Amino acid sequence: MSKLKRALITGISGQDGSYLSELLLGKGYEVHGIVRRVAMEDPQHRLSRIHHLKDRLQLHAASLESYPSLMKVVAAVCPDEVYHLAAQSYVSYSFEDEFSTFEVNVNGTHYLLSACRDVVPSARFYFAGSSEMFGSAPAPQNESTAFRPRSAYGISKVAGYHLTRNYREAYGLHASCGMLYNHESPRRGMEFVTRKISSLAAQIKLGLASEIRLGNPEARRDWGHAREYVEGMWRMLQQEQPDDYVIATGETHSVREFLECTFDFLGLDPYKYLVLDNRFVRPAEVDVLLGDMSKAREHLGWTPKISFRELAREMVFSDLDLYSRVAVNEGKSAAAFSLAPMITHIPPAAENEGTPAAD
Ligand code: NDP
Ligand code: GDR
Repeated sequence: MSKLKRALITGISGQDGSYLSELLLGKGYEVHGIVRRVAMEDPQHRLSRIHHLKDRLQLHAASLESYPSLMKVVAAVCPDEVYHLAAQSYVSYSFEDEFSTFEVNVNGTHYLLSACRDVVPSARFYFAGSSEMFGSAPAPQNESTAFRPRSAYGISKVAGYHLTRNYREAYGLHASCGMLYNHESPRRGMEFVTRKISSLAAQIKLGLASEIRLGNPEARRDWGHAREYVEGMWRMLQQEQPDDYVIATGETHSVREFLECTFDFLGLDPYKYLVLDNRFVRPAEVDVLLGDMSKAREHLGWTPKISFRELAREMVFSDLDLYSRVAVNEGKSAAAFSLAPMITHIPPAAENEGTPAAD
């Protein structure tokens, strides 16, 4: 009988980590995850996305800032496949704290690659690269497009990509980099624009919020569904040879389109509630991202099936359900809606006061 495959996932508590865990468990893998020690101490909040899987996962506390702690977990688990998803993943925040973004995203990746080389050199390694590596490069972008990142986050992912490639070429690791475009779901963090929009649309519908503040509504992204994108990660590690792949839908839509589509599902006019707020505008924006995923289609047999509208629909109705339940349980108190995703990391300045949006 063939032995169970063993996977180790960093960032298992995040959006992608939760979907990837479900995928791998469904394929019969033994799934291990690295989480921060604080998450072990507060699982109800910090591990909520994988709560439903808790009895089927084996979690290990380690720090991405510490090579020895990562090395110990890698040695204890002895994984066949390593999915390195953990990162400071919020682009906006990387403008505020470039240093911690590099510490986690660059050094953390380096430590993990190094531990794999030292302890399990035959394990297959996935690095979560990003379309942000392409930044201002002309669309559509593919694996041959030159990187032009526009944020510390994007630069950190370019560095992770080169580290991954170098470990493949120098030490023979089966190490691949997925250059994934934005992928969303009802599990998306509240700070990202799609979830911010879907959750505020739901709250406005229920009378729990009265406005939505956005930065640049004209930014265009190639948005897919996270559940489908983790399948692309897995397929990369099933290839005989390691390689790098773009995973995208091949369609681009503006933030404004996502807003209109989402509000429309609830019968709302978004322009009655939209306030443009400079606090959410980035010092350097990536205007258009559009991926050409021909290589993934041809080599991995991967294609996305969930459309932009279906994604928006699933997110907004999931949030409507969530906030309806919160309202019933907590009696519409302001505290009940502390989830409201008005997060900004840029201190408000006088000239940044919100202005009503034009139609
Ligand atoms: P999330 O933000 O949902 O999850 C990030 C994960 O990384 C969380 O589990 C988080 O743990 C963990 N993490 C963050 N900082 C640290 C740290 N210092 N030490 C240990 N763990 C840490 O991201 P996604 O699931 O959306 O994305 C997964 C990966 O894919 C990331 O690397 C992201 O940059 C990349 N990516 C994502 C895309 C997307 O559209 N979703 C597109 C392209 C790339 P905790 O919960 O404790 O904070
Ligand atoms: P992104 O996602 O930066 O592409 O990174 P995000 O949803 O944060 O922004 C997408 C676009 O929307 C514009 N925008 C706003 N964004 C936020 N968060 N809040 C706002 O109020 C707002 N208004 C307009 C942004 O300027 C941007 O153009 C995501 C992350 O998952 C990364 O980890 C990943 O690598 C990339 O996707 C691909």
